[in-house]
Amino acid sequence: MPVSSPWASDFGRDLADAFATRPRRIAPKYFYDAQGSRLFERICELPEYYPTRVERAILQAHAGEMAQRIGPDAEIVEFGAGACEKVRLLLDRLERPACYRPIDICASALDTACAGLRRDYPGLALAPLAADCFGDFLAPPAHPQARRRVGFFPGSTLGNFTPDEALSFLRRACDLLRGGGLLLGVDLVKDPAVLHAAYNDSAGVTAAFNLNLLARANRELGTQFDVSRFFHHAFYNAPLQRIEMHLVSARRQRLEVGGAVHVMEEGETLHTENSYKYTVDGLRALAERAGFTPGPVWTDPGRLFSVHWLQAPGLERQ
Ligand code: AVI
Repeated sequence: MPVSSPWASDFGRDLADAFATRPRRIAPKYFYDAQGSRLFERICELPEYYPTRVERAILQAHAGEMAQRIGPDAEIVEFGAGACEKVRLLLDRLERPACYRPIDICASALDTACAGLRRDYPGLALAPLAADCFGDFLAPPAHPQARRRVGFFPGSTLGNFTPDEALSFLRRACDLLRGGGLLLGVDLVKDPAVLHAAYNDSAGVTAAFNLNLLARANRELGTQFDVSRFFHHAFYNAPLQRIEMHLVSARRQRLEVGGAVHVMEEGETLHTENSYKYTVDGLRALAERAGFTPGPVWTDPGRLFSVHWLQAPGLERQ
């Protein structure tokens, strides 16, 4: 395959692999092209999608205590920063933040977010990085004025990793954040009806977000998926403590993907996302295995969502 072919891209290779293997599945990071990022921003405003609203309320209520934990002159590294909205609640309370380093796979989302931050926080050093912070990205050296590096990972994106991936991400984060810590937002196990509603919203935005994966393939890879021949399916898998999202084939269809022809029977699926839910104790145990010392946990009165302070070991243990 010529290197210039779109099928030589990560998305092209992974989509071709997804259709060639069973079960068919692809990483949720491919949701986030410009259109997918816009749809995700709309999901965050849906009445049924409580995580964003509840986490924001927790941050609002406890930002002062969180800022104290973080301390003065910190470099804040945000993993999967997107619109960089929630960090403002921290920035407003932090003492002399040395630098804000948002990392996100979507360069256009970062550009827009940083333009707004430059306007609203004119004295703040910004060091955006367009990279897959869950892959093998090269961590840049800390800002010269930073006393410590603190990670910010809100939104329960950790839940989109398998438990093994979550553990290895936390291990790498623990290493990167030595001498500092991680402020981590994680969605909690709860009544499955609440979870079901959050991933099957009545306005159909989550369905559009899921289906955009196929539309993106049509735009970027030249596939000819007929999006109307698929539907969105999301359900809570209680034994595995996760929401699963799938694209279901509405009928038997022949699909050309990466030069190969595949048949998808009616009802067969492409598994597009897992969203794991944690208990507070389960998350703390995972963080400990990764090398962190779990600290305070902030939750909402309904215990829908949690924000954890995880202390990374000191530099002396490097
Ligand atoms: C980004 N991530 C934490 C969201 C979630 O809830 O797992 C993505 C999402 N998928 C459907 N709705 C939102």
